[in-house]
Amino acid sequence: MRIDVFTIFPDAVDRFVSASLVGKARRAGVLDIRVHDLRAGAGDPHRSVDDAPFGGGAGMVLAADPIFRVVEAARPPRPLLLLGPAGRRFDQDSARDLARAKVGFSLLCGRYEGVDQRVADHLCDGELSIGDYVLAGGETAALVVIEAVVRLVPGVMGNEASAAEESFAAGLLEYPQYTRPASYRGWEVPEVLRSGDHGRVARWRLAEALRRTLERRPDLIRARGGLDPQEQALLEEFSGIAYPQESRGPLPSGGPVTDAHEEPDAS
Ligand code: JCQ
Repeated sequence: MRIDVFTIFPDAVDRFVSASLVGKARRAGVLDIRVHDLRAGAGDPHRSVDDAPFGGGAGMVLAADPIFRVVEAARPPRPLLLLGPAGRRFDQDSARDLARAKVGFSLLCGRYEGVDQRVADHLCDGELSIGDYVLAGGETAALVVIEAVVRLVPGVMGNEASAAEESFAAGLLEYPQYTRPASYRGWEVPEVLRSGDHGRVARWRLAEALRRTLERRPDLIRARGGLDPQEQALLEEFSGIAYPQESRGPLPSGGPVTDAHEEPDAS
């Protein structure tokens, strides 16, 4: 898979990519990551890539021409996605979609107070946001996207077993993990994990994943259509939690209906 990144900080992006799990996949030949310096497209001796905004206002805007030049010379894999707070929200589903794209994809890191709109309109295929906050630049967002996607690509180290486990508990938070020692400062590892009963361990883990998700991310429980009867029984077996039965459908009690993560009602 090929991933092209366009940035004014190519060295920083390249260094992080090389040092991470992504770098391993790259050296193994599974990944072809190409980082391009937008300054290579500048036309003046000072290699400027930004200019004052038409209409006035503070700050500088990344100009169209250096970006068009560098992108067109690279002929990058598409989609080419602009990273910025105005983009479509990047999530695990987006990561899966990009991981399936066999040719790969490309990321353009926005900067300063913005990017000339003609870049989004006539060069990019879409816009991506990693969350509702403003960064100084899209570089860290690009690293987030790359890492989330690359770990799903077949052949990237360690992703075979984990991928199977993820589908097992799809849409749930992780169950708690422990390692040695069994007793640490008086805090004990749950007995079930040392019982050797693999069936009971598996049921406990699913129950814990359900319990934590109900408590912390009720929106995720709703998104997967609530709990089926088997899951409700599991929850009661291990945590003694009675799953709330409500007329409006599967929602946990306790947490507010409008959670911080909740989508607004489509009414
Ligand atoms: C990415 N969530 C936030 C900042 C403008 C495209 O133009 C801009 C890009 C940035 C950098 O990216 C972010 C971001 N996902 O701030 C301003």
